[in-house]
Amino acid sequence: MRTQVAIIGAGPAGLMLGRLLDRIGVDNVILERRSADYVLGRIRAGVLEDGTVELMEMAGVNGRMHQEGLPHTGCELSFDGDTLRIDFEALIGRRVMVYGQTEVTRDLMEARARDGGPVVYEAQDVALHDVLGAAPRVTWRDGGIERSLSCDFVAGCDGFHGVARATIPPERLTLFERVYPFGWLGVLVDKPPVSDELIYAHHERGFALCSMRSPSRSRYYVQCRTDERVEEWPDERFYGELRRRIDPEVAEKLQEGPSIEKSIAPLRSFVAEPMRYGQLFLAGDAAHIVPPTGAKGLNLAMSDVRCLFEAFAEHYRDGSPAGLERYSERVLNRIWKAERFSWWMTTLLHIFPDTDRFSRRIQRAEFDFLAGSRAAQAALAENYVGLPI
Ligand code: RFL
Ligand code: PHB
Repeated sequence: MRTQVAIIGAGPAGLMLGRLLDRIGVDNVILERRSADYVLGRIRAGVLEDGTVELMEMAGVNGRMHQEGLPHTGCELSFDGDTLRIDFEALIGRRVMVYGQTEVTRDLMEARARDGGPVVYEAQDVALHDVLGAAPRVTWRDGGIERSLSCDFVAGCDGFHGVARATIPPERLTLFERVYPFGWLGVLVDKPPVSDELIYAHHERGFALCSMRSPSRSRYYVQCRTDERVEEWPDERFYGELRRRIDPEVAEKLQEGPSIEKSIAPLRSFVAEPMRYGQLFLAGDAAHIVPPTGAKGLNLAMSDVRCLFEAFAEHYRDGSPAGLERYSERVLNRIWKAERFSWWMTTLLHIFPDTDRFSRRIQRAEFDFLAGSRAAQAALAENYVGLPI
């Protein structure tokens, strides 16, 4: 088999890149380790920056998003019960869209099945070969059969635990990492959200987030320890903890129901530089991770893909390597700003094991400063809605 771009991973990054390349007639094949159902069953992000919304439009997969997605003009921060609304629309004239990652993935999968290139699901033991030369290859096993695909380029869109980054010799990468001493326990429930807007809450018992997927489906999170298991968190315990961490008036309105998904996610900041090795380009979680507090992970993956797509388009259209040569530097500049924002939101809103009276006062001062400064609120809004690409 031969293709122009071999894409590893059918998460949002791989599927979006495939879709954009399909639209300009650049041949591509996506190889995914899991089944399509497994990929669709992973409950992850919920907030799309306006740049991600625009990319969905560019890709012609915006129909359902505009029908079912929920535009949000602001969000709420709560600090020990005191609340502050960040009004994106009034501050910077922009908004975000609440539309689940599973829906983004579903829309892209459907578009691909309708008029796109092949996706190989359950591709086992994917391996990359000769990515430093002009004729890279990707091999995998399909049941007992060995398959091979030659290509011009490989796009590593295979997430944090993927094979693409692992193919690059360690001495050619610089890694930056911070592992946070807590995780997020998330619950999905078929009950209307407690509030029309997302609520990010700091509380002495730990962080909590009230989010949603639709007018009838809510997504809630509480900060937990990394060594806890979901079995230790029956629904009653979860809702009890959530109620204690949010504004009591809001808590009164919380509608509980049996959880339809419950999982614990560790929190990590991570960047691998550079994002190119020969003909291999990394995009999305394969190259960087942010803690979910800033709602940046999926959005960063999408902005990487936009730049990588433009670089491939330039190569195939004009024969120019300029975009590909600039790719890593260009995206890393924006990635580091999102890393900073996600780290800052996490630091402001969580309780760390070593949070002492001094650090709590600093967190409080940060919240009070935000509450009193339109400029600080605008800075938060600008980062949350998304920095320019
Ligand atoms: P993905 O989604 O991990 O997809 C990678 C795909 O590659 C496959 N794969 C392989 N395929 C072939 N061979 C191999 N060896 C392979 N190894 C892996 C995997 O099966 C998978 O299908 O990466 P991608 O596309 O870069 O997308 C990144 C996003 O998924 C991620 O950043 C976000 O979900 C992060 N995130 C959030 N981002 C936001 O922008 N807004 C949010 O509100 C938000 N909330 C969240 C989040 C992540 C969370 N968790 C669970 C980590 C909330 C949570 C709880
Ligand atoms: C979500 O709805 O899953 C979500 C929303 C905002 C975040 C993180 C996760 O910052």
